[in-house]
Amino acid sequence: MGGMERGRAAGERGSIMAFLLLTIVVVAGGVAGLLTVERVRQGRVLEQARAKRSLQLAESTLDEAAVLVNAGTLGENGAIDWSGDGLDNDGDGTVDEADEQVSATLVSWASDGIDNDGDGMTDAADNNETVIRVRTSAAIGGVTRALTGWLQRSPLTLPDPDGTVYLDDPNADVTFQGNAFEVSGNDQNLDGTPGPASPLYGIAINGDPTAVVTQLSATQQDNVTGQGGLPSVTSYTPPDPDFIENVISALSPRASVVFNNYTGVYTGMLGNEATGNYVITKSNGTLQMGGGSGGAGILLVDGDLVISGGWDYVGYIFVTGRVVMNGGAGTRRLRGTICIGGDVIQGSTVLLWVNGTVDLLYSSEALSLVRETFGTYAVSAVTEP
Ligand SMILES: [Ca+2]
Ligand SMILES: [Ca+2]
Ligand SMILES: [Ca+2]
Ligand SMILES: [Ca+2]
Repeated sequence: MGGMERGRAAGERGSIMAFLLLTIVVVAGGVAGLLTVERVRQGRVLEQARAKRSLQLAESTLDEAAVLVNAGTLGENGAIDWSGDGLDNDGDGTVDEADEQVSATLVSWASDGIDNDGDGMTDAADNNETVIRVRTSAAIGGVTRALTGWLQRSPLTLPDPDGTVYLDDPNADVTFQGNAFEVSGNDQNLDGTPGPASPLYGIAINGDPTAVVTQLSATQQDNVTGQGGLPSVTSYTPPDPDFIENVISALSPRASVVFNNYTGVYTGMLGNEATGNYVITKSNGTLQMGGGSGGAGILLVDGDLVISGGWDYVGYIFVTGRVVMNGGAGTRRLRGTICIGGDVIQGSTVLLWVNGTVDLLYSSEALSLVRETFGTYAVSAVTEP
């Protein structure tokens, strides 16, 4: 009996051991399975994070392409390649390393010889083809995402006060001498023929127009032409009271010619309408321009603008201070518009001083050419890939 009991007891112990072992195996298998599931989940999360990151990078490269084209540092048919540009694009201290796998290829619809929108007009003949197609691709940890974006060009937006000459100071002192000047709000093309736009006023002032009218003599009243009869002077309240300063600060970074408190009298050209060369010029401080000078584009003066002798400018002029057009030889001619701030505190309170042969003429053609020239690209549509 005793032997049989011992035998049964040994058998039970064996069963219990087998059961425990089996349990351990099952539990271990379950744990291993869970670990596998967790690894897969983590892998998927990582993959998703890399995909999201590479998509963001591909997207921001579209914006980067627009910014670089606008800055003139990337051609309209250019390319971006972080992996071989010799730059540390992600700022991690290493140049052109494995995670700088970002590229973009640009193709301009305006120079591809194709009628991209099928309207019968091709490239430069078609205003709708001022579009750049950008293909971007970014890879993070082996996960690549690609995008196609379209950069659409829009003309530069600039304020349009109602007058060829805008005076921002409601108490502006305006001095016109003689009878050889003309301020016209009637649209004139650059070839001298009448332009298509409705007339502006000759002068717009941020206040009561009689303040200007009373400063014109009887023989001078018909020298200020445009909308509303002679003299053509109106009141204009700008939506942004600081627009002159704001335009100057917004466009200054784009100036290709900069004067810093230039004490001489500048006699060169700041752009040339005849050759289609439009320039943004910035003067920090008063700018004096003399015989034979002029230009085309946008002239930004943080100070006074003083002009003597022959001078010919096409486009927009923004001046924070006063404008003085001295007499003497030659014609001083502006075709475009001029906005005068008059916030410079100096001895004289005369905001606009005109002497001799001066023509300040509205030209919608000139202004449109300038706005088109300095238009910028922005991302207008994005598709995947
Ligand atoms: Ca780097
Ligand atoms: Ca790089
Ligand atoms: Ca077309
Ligand atoms: Ca085309």
